[in-house]
Amino acid sequence: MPNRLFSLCMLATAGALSLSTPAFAEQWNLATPYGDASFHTQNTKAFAEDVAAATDGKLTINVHSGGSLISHAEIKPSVRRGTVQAGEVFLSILSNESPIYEVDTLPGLATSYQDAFDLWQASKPIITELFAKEGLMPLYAVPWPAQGIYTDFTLTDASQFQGLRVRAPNINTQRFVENLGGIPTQTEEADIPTAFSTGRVDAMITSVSTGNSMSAWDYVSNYNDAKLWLPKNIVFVNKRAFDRLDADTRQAVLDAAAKASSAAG
Ligand code: PCA
Repeated sequence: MPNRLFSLCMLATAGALSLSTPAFAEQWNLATPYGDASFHTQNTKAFAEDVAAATDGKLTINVHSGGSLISHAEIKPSVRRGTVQAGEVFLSILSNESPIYEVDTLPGLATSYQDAFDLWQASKPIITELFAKEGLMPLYAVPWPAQGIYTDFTLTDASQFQGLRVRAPNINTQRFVENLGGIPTQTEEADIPTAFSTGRVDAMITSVSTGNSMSAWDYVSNYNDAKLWLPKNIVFVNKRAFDRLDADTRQAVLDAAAKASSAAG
């Protein structure tokens, strides 16, 4: 995308210019697909502010929101390559790499914040090990509120999914829709308004959090609080970039991450 390319060029230029800043001041870029209205992005920005405050500006993390720098699918490969130092993704979009990444989108398995937290504690060691093999380190994971179903009619029966075109954010949600006879469409959060206004979808599965930030009521009239699952976002860093920090700065990042992990939407 041309403006992404432009941003990456600006990043390269900024990197070159930063040679003139004191050697001890480190700048990281963190890419997220979610927009500024999302509580996840607000939490990630608060995390960055906490790190800057705790390190007295020794480490500055620039949060690039709304997929402005890197598209969702490219964020993890970009952090792995070190093009950016950190990233945030919807964990379950990684399910083509390993089924463990979609464990938090299994219907009915964890439908409260406490269950979602317990499930994260159980799956974290496996995910941390898989990330480590790619030179990545998870910093924190935060669940979205429970997923429900937005429609333009009152949803009372599963048979109403027959032929319904439903926006879905990951493979498991698509499977869920298909199993009910609906037609799933993979759509990024930022593309929800366009998907509705161009008539590509009739309904969507997401949380009230995304429903609110994407002005769902402009397109649909009903919300079924089905509490299907609480999927998570994961924030992670390139391990080499982390290891380059001094011990105090590393600790400041870990402390801020621990604080960020308790956010709720
Ligand atoms: N919002 C994001 C992921 C899950 C959620 O609640 C979305 O719908 O894309």
